Amino acid sequence: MKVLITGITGQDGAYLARLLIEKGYEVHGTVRRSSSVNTKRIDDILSKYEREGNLALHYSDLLDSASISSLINNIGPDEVYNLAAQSHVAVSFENPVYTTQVGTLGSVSILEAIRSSKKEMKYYQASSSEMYGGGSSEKLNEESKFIPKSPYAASKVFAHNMTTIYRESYGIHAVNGILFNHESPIRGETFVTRKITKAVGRISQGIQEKLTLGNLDAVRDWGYAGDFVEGMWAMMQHEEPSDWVLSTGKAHSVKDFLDKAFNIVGLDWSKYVETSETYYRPNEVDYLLGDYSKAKNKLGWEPKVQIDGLVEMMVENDIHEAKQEAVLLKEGLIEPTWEYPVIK
Ligand code: NAP
Ligand code: F7E
Repeated sequence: MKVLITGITGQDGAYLARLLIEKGYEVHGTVRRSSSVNTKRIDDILSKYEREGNLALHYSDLLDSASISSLINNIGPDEVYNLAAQSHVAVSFENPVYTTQVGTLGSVSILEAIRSSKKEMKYYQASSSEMYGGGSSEKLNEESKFIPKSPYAASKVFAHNMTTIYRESYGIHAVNGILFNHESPIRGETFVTRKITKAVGRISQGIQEKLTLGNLDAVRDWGYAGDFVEGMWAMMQHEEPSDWVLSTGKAHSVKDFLDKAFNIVGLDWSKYVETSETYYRPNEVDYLLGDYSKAKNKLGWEPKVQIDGLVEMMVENDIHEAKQEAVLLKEGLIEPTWEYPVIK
């Protein structure tokens, strides 16, 4: 079985590639050319599996529809997972056109390439809980209404709808995974969970003094990326292509996350955390809580890692990284940065 993963260099791409290699797939992934190499999350599996022919990377960008269709024709994958996106909600307000282009044109380019291919291929669209807009504390499921509140969320609604349209119009096995927030030790460092655990690691090692955040009252349903990629694969194997919610069914605020993370190193977060308008969004999604009953009943999927295990795993990793950074600082090999990361 061959698979093509767009966005293999991202958090989910890295977890999914590992899972599918373990399952015996020949994994192909797309990478964007950049001035510095950005395959950090998959370097270990690359060095192990590229030579054996189980993992191959190809330059592509979702905005380059020609590269997408030639990859699909040349590789002939059995399954395509479209994980690539400008996935940062706050950044989507600053780069709305680009975020929309990637989120919308990318999915249609892939769906069109699949439609015109002679080979049957399954398609996975990375839909998001952001599409709901989070205006109330109700548990959201596959039937809940989408009220997008950001360019990111609106682009995801478009791709979600196109996936359904291609499923219904052409009988393509096209699946929407509506995933609630999922995190890990390789989560991007500008998402709130990782920004917090990175700060906890660095503060505990004396190389960071404070942490500046935005809305501390926002509530999310945070799960573990390793569990969620198993759910993605399970959806694709189900005989009927459909929409599926993956979540943990538990809601926590940013403050709760701070409490849990700082408690691990015995510190009181309120002594270190400041808030700044910089990190507030023009339109906020206040509350997101998911109901994963359909995935549980029909796929047998359940999250194994709960919030405490997740926070612990992330903090442990970031203490380890901070210790390595502290050694380099002591040896004068890098310059101190008192707050991290410095960019939104
Ligand atoms: P991520 O870490 O931000 O990774 C995004 C990936 O997309 C990276 O590989 C990135 O490449 C690639 N990419 C960005 N723009 C691209 C373009 N124009 N052409 C080709 N590739 C491009 O995101 P993630 O957390 O793994 O999430 C995976 C997918 O699930 C995304 O579509 C995201 O919107 C969606 N999602 C995520 C969550 C979550 O909580 N993590 C929840 C629901 C849905 P570079 O490495 O070069 O930047
Ligand atoms: O924000 C608040 C912020 O950026 C979570 C993406 O993977 O999940 C992710 O989107 C909450 C928001 O994730 C800071 O205002 C406070 O209410 O970690 P986040 P997100 O926006 O929920 C969904 C499901 C996706 O699909 C997306 O791709 O935390 N918050 N202070 C902050 N957020 C950030 N980033 N930085 C802060 O300083």
